[in-house]
Amino acid sequence: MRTKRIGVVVAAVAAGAAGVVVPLGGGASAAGQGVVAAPDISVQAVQADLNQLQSIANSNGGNRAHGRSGYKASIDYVKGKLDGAGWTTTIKTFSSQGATGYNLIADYPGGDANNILMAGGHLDSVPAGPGINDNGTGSAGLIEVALAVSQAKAKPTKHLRFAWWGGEELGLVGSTAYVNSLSAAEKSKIKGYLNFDMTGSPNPGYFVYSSSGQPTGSTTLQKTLEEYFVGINVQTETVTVGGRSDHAAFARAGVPTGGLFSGAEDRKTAAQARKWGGTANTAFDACYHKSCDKISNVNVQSLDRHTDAIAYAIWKLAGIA
Ligand code: DPN
Ligand code: ZN
Repeated sequence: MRTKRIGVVVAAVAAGAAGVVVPLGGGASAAGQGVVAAPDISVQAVQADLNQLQSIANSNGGNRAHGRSGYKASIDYVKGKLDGAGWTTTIKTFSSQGATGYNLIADYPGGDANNILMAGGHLDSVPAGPGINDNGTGSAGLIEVALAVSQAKAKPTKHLRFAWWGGEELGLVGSTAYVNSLSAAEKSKIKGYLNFDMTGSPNPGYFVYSSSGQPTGSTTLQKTLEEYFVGINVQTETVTVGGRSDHAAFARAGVPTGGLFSGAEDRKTAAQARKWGGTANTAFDACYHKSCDKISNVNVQSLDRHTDAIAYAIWKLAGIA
């Protein structure tokens, strides 16, 4: 969704800070106390999902937008990957601008039903293009993290629920419809919502949603995401996303929120280029909401790091031992 420009605040996340939890690669044993052994998610698997979303757009008029055939095909693709992989999926419909919209909700069986951790991102593109960075990247990362949870036969303490939202580009329509469909009791069981909208920007930044920049911004969620990047020696900045993505629907319902973002139409500053590489005075994503937001519009290193950060946060926050 495009509205106000975002405000970027520099956070002092010192690399190598004391007491930091260091992420381990797949197969490493969690010998040390407090060490979380989240797996290393294969970026090739995430890229394979993006290739599928690109080919869905190619065979459906070049986009995956609300009300268009490419959107429903995207939902069916994600559902197909999770069904039979240990997740319970439900398609929830809503109506907007005279067309049916679809959210995909996926529950991982088990965990405390009164203590739910949610993670999500929007699956719809704008009509102008295939929406591979916005938001194939967050969507594909969530698919592969969900599959990693079931492959690990994880037994999280919390109940895990992932969501792929429709109608975000029309104004957070799908996520808002979902939140509004919940009773007060159901809303209060959701103890946190993590949002992943744009994680592979071609000139990437590493932004963590600011806990103070959102009515229900959570310091726990912010710090957990930051911890991952400290562990890989990548500096982050906090960002105030405001009402520009689906976490806002959860914030309005009082649910603690957090998330990651690699940047959209704003330009990378010289200082940001020094710390992250890339090109100063150029947009983080020059193809934002354009027809060129296709496979070639993804920075694979950013996609890889952000996806591993999702896994790290899910493992740690859901209590996967
Ligand atoms: N909400 C994004 C879009 O779908 O257009 C853009 C965005 C994502 C902006 C995250 C800020 C933060
Ligand atoms: Zn988006």
